[in-house]
Amino acid sequence: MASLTSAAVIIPSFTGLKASGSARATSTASSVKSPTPMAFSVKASLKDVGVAAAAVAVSGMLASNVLALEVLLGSDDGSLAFVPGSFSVAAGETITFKNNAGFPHNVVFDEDEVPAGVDAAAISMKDEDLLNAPGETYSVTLKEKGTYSFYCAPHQGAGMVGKVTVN
Ligand SMILES: [Cu+2]
Repeated sequence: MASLTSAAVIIPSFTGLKASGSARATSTASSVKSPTPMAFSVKASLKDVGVAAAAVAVSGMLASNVLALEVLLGSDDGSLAFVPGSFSVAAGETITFKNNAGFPHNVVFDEDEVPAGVDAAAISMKDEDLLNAPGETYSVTLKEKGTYSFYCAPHQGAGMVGKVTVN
């Protein structure tokens, strides 16, 4: 796209060369000279635009990284909790649950507290499946908007429950 634009900018300088008649050789020389630095300055500014576009692309990547939400299983002080315990995501956003402390943990969505039509089992780990190792993860993508409650089967009684709102 940048190359298309620079080609379009360069064409007028060639047109300027063609238009210059031999009768006005002196003024032609000056008119040829002036478009050239302009072309350079336009190129330079296009380069800046390219840099700006790259910066936008990078910030877009950063934004998409933010869209992949990470929830810690077990807080840094060792409490049996999801951190954060209550949060919102966009529909289709990936939530990654990551073993942090106090494992084994797992992630089970409550079949009575998910939006209508959502199969809780399909988005949950099995009750008996556990994340045992440090840093082990379970990722899930929720597509239906609404509120979902989930818990860690081994620690539900200890209050390791969470809630996510999909917008
Ligand atoms: Cu747990």
